[in-house]
Amino acid sequence: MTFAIRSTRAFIAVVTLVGLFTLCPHAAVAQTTAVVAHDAWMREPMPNRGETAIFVVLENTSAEARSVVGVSTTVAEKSELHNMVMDGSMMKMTPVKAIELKAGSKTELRPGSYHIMLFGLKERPAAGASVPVTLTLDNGQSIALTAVVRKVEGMRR
Ligand SMILES: [Cu+2]
Repeated sequence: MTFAIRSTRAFIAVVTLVGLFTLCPHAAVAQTTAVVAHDAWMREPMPNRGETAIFVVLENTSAEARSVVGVSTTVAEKSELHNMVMDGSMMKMTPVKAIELKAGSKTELRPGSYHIMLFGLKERPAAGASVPVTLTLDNGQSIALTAVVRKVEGMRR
């Protein structure tokens, strides 16, 4: 099932869909979107590097396309949405204005693809630490998630 937690470890994204939840089926529901975050993690920053990246699986459970248009976190001066693109024969990362979340499907932010880039780290969270991240969607909703820091050996940016 799509909500299966793939690990018993605690890198489960805790998601709050601000202003969305209502338990009353008769309530007028202005927002029909539901974007759920799974398995959010942050690459442990390398020594002497002021940047790192965050990855997460975003599931758009609604019948409407959505996109992520902003990101913020307390641990870095600046955070940006990025993608990896081919530049000649080189993979290069580039900022993007939005990451599209197609209706009824999962979008994976992962190494070599879309990611959240952090610049100017104010803290250096080590493996196992939790980092709060807030995503902003194009409809104005916010998604709060927790990225768990993982050490990745031998990985290049
Ligand atoms: Cu990047």
